Amino acid sequence: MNGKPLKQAWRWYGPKDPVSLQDIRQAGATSIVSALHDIPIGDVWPIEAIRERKSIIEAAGLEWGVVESIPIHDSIKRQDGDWQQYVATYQESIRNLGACGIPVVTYNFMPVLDWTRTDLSYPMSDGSTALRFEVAALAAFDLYILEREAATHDYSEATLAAAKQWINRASEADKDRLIKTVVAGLPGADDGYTLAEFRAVLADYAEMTAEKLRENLIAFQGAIAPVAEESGIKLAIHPDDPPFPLLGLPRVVSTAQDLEALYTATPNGANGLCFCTGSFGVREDNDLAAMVSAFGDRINFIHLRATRRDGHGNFHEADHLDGDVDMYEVVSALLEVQQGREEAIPMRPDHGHKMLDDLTKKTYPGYSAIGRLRGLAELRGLQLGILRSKFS
Ligand code: DNO
Repeated sequence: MNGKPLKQAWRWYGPKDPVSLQDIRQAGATSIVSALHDIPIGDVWPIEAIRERKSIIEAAGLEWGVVESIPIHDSIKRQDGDWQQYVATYQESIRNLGACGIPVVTYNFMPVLDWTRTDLSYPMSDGSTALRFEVAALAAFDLYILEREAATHDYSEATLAAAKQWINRASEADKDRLIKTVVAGLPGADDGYTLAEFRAVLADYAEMTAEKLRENLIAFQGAIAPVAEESGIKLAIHPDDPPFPLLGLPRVVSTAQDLEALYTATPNGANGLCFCTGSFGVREDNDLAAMVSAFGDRINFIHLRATRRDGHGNFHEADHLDGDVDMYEVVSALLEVQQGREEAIPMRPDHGHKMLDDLTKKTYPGYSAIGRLRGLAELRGLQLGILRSKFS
């Protein structure tokens, strides 16, 4: 008998996504990862809207397997203003999703910004393009565009010099592009900001420490995990991307120690993890296969993607099997976890290069059709090989 495979899923941004449900079926995925992006952050997701999205997905012969994401209002992250009210609406959305039979809900707890890159079309030698994070560009943004007061203390001498060089060489168009890339919001991220709004929201976090943010996250998880459990929902917190503090904002879901603190505080079985290899994998000190083994019973959703570090703090998104992440080891460890589960754990190919026809199309950065199709196909083959050789 063959071993049990992971479930092949695919992120779909809804009816406006240029990649259609039919395209997704042709890519070989069977399960959809989606969210109601039009609902303002902090509002309840109504049952009717959830049902409508579900029926569109099912009419295409697919299932809605994962919500990614219900964004968390910044008041909850800071525990100020109407935060308790926002926790109550979050609980309500979870109940509604449970009533509609959606099994997994993803979220993240990064203050202000969701995932961050500085370049959305970094050229690869084969002519495809990738997403990249360059420390000097981020520091240039922080020091010379945002002009954040404390910024000079946050970077090494070498980065300060590189940032100066970056800004001196940059054209107005380069600067505009950088602003847009950092603050205007990447897809699936919370709404974007203008520069002025961004400064204001950063100021609201001026007193925030990692300890306080962790406490606030623990309070939030303590409030939603029991509701999720009652509603038949598994939660999946997404790690910080990239997994270190940015622009003076702390981040507390970056390492195994971070995860340990969360699961010790809220052991409830619904309090789970989205294991994102692309996010955790940016840190050399994260041993991904060991993390899978340590937190296996928490893994409710998986993002598979590989980044390539350049040794200077920068990284780009490599082909799925070709980055610093040892995908063979990680997928082997994930399949080990899967063998002990009844239900298939959903995994999706996270991001992909723009390649072939993607290059002439407008797609969400990272969410091209063909680049992800390549990723999924490679991962599917890897999974088959591992299942046959190790688990049959
Ligand atoms: C980026 C995504 C993230 C993720 C959220 C989860 O491509 O992985 O935007 O959806 O952080 O809340």
